[in-house]
Formats: sequence, structure tokens, C-alpha cells
Amino acid sequence: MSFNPKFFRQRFVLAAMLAIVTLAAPMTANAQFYDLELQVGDTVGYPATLNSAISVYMKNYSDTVAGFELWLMLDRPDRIIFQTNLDTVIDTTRWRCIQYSGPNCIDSVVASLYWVCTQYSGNTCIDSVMQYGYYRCNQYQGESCIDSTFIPGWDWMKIDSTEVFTGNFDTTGTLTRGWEYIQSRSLGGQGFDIKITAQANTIPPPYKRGIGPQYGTTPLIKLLADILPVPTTDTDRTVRIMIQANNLDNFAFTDQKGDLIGVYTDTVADTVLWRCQDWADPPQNTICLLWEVVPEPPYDSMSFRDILVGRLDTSKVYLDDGSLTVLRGKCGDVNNNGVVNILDVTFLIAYLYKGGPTPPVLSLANANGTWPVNILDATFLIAYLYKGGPDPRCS
Ligand SMILES: [Ca+2]
Ligand SMILES: [Ca+2]
Repeated sequence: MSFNPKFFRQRFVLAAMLAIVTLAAPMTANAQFYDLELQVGDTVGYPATLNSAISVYMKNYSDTVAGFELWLMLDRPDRIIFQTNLDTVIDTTRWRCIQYSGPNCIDSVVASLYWVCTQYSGNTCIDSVMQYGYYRCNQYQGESCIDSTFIPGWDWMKIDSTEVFTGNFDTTGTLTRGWEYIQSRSLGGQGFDIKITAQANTIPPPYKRGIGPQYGTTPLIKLLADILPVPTTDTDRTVRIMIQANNLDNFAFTDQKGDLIGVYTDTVADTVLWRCQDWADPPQNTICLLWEVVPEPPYDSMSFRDILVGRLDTSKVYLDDGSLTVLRGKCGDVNNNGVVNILDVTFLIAYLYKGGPTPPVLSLANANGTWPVNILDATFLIAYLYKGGPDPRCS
């Protein structure tokens, strides 16, 4: 297995990092250690504050980490959201010609990524690789394909621009500072989740070394979230930030060569759906002249095959979710010094009209409970302090 820069060039980072699976995971001398530990930090913040940093920590005991995909999800999207922007990105689809008429391609299929076994020991696959290609049926039994061959490669690609929500992150003072490629997306599109894709090196050389074994407390990366104006009366104020590792399409840590860390390959049965694209003319119209694999019904026939999938080895990878707890504070305490008095009114008026500093916790200045913070909040506070008005009720 060698590091192949050309492959990296051809394919979005995901596949590059998933490209090679090594089954011979390094043995840890001390069994109490995992190969890889990921922990999302626990933090706190006030309502209606921006740029809360959520730190993700990593400890890697065995391998150098030179690329990763990490997907985080919030369990309470009504409390905080990850910061996102609407951006345009480029997505590609690869096609393989399956029938030519002279120089012209008259039929084609989408070339998808498949796990392909590259080395067997007896009947057991001991090494595999992800390749673009498609399965061609060699032999039919009735309408079912009973033998197929993987045809690797692709002939052309179609490039589409897609609008996606990209997330905000901060690599300052983190382990990924200076990495050549870091992108993030909200797969759900609304900031309830964020997926980070990062790679120490793209091209060309020289290559930057990834993160060698380290046990420190420097974050791997920091994600930026905004805390919504949570009502003071709300008693459930902690949001869990969960690592999504069930689907390895969105979770992968790789070393410098692209080998996955803490993943083993498994064989599972897969159903393949076939649709006839060209039936023979009557009376032979039960004979299909051209079969095509389709991703979903309707279909005319089905077959089964074993495919290889990657699975997370939980004896080698330890995951720990994080949280953000929304603090309460004292409503009306504009300068956040613990008491509500005339100085808070002064602070607020200076902020609104005299270029004074922004209140440390803006939501605590929203004394009348209605956004935004404006002169009505100052009036509300004065009424409360001196005219027997109602208590401040921040939101
Ligand atoms: Ca105060
Ligand atoms: Ca207000």
C-alpha cells in the first residue's frame, strides 16, 4: 500500500481517506489504552451570545493522524446552533460507458465507490480498497444475475455546483492549525449538525506531518456555535453534542498513508436491484437485452452479493460526547456584576447611544423580554428600579 497523490487529486477527500483499509491494526502494548480517543468538551454560555467555542479533543496513542471526518449533532437545536453560511461547492458524478456505437457512447452507468478485495488469505479478505466502478452481470438465471464482475474505473465526470451550508470553525491554537484542507458542512443544512473534513496534506509535496501520538489537552479543532435566547424559565438548559460514528461515511480517522484507524472490514449481504432497459421484441419479449443496476425500485429482478464494509472497532476507539449548558445570569444586570442598579441603566444607554461597550451578556440587557435590546429596555429598567414597575424578564 503506498500513498498515492494522484488518487487524492481525483477524489474529494472523503474517498481518499477511506481508500485503504488495513486490517493489521497496531497492537497496543498496554491494553488499557485505546488507539484513538475523541472527546467533545463541556462548556457553558449565556443566552443570545455568539461565537461559543466547542472544543473537540483527541488523543492518539498509536498512529499519526493526518486526516479525519467527524460529524457532530446537537440534541437540542432549539438551544444552540452551529454557525453556518450558505456557500456554493462543486460536486462530481462519475460515469462509465457500457455500450459504444462506433466512437459514440450510447449507454452508460454511474460509477460508484465500492469496497473491492485486493488480497485473500483462503476465503478471507485480508486487504481491500475503495474503487470507482460498477458491477457487470456475466450470467443470468431467469431474470436474476447469478454472476457479476466488478469493472473498475470511470470514463467521464459531470461537475455540478451545489449550494450547501458550511460551518464555522477555528483552528487557532489547535492541533489542526496549518492543515492544508479543512471544510465543514451542516448536512441537515440548518446548523443542527456539523461535519468536519480535514486533511493535513493535499498536493503538492512536501507533505506536512500529521498529528503524531500525543496525550495533551490541546484541542483538535474548535467549532463555533451561537446560543439562542433561551428563556430564563427554561429548566432544561444542557445541550448534548454527540459524535455520530454509526455511519463510517461520516466518521473516519486516517494516518499519513490514508489507512483508517480503529476500523475493521466486515462482509455483509447486499441486495442488488436490476431493471431491464431493453426488452426483446415479441414474442421474445420476456428476454431482456440490457440490464442495468438501479439504486431503488421499480426493478425487474434482484440478486445478492457479499460486499465489504468498514466497521468501527470500539475496543480501539473511545468516543465521549460533550455538552453546552446555557447559564441563567441575573436579568437586568447589564454590566454583569451581579446586582441590578442604576449603573446598569447607564451602561445600557452608553452602549445604545454613546458607542460604549457591548453588554457582556446581551440577553441580560434585554430587560423587557422582547428582542432586540433597545431604549425600551432602559425604560423598563428605570420603571423597575424607581417606579414600582414589573421585574425584568429577559429572554
Ligand atoms: Ca449590574
Ligand atoms: Ca428588548
